[in-house]
Amino acid sequence: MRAAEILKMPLFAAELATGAKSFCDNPLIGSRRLNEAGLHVKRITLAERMADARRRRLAHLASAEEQNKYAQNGFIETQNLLSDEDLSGLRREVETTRFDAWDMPQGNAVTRFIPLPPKVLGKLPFMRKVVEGKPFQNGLKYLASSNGDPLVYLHIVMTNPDSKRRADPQTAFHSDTFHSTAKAWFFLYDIDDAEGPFTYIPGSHRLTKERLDWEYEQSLIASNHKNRLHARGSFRLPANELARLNYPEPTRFAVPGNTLVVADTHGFHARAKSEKPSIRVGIYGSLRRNPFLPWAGLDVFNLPGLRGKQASLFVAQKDLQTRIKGRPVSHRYAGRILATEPSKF
Ligand SMILES: O=C(O)CCC(=O)C(=O)O
Repeated sequence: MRAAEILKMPLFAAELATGAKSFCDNPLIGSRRLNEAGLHVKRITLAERMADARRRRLAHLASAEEQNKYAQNGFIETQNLLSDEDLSGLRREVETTRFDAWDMPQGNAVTRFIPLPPKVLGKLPFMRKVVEGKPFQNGLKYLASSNGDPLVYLHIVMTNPDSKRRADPQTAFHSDTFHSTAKAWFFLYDIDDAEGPFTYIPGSHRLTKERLDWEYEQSLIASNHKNRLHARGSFRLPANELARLNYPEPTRFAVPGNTLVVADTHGFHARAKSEKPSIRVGIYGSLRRNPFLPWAGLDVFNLPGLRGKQASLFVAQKDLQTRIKGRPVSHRYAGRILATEPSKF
């Protein structure tokens, strides 16, 4: 172990009580000896128990039917969310507004993130209605088991399977992290099955004996895993291991426009491989907090002045990193553009 790592040991130890997940960056989380003694399995089991307890306190945010759907599948799908008038108003806003946008190229896909802080939503009443509406907000909160303020973007996924670039890493089944965490997509337009729909393995948000055995095995090897994202704690599930975990066929969300999908992305999910160039337009939310908090509320991002601004703060931090490093980091400023303008990256 290097001297710098020894000095940082108190920090690494404190991280065990947080959502820190990287097996290659934290030598305690990645320690084979500690994981043989059950560290990872204990963290993941305790995180599930705490999330269940917080979620019970947030039961008022979901109907009995939604709670059952979540418990069974790990996601809630709502078709025909908006009236025809609200849907066409929203599409008009998206198609005619110029937004500050950040592009994240990953293999042969570019994901465009457009933050939607109060300043932007103030001019877009139809979009604001979706973002502030109960199905979007409450779905994220119930699934994430947190009454926190979600990160919200207008989210454009542009794929080009014909390009010479490597595969998009989101197309491998993965669990975002070791505990419940929620993502939502409100799809504005129909999604064709050949255009890389969001895909989810129903029931994979829960710990089973098979899943815990698999997690234990991964925890012993993850710190040196050749897949960097796996080593950082976002475990990849090879297709040939689905049967071993007793998982059913994945659900592909090739859905009509006007559909909201909220998913617990601790469960295994992927962006299906796109068979043709495609553009997917969605309003996206994400909510993740420290899995070991006993309470569901008390989120600093709910404070006046901060509410709704996490996405803007996130991209500002990416811009700062780009300036400090002198080279672009993951998210690159794409200019003030129309949402579906081709990416220059
Ligand atoms: O865009 C998608 O369909 C899925 C993206 C994904 O896998 C993720 O956000 O973790």
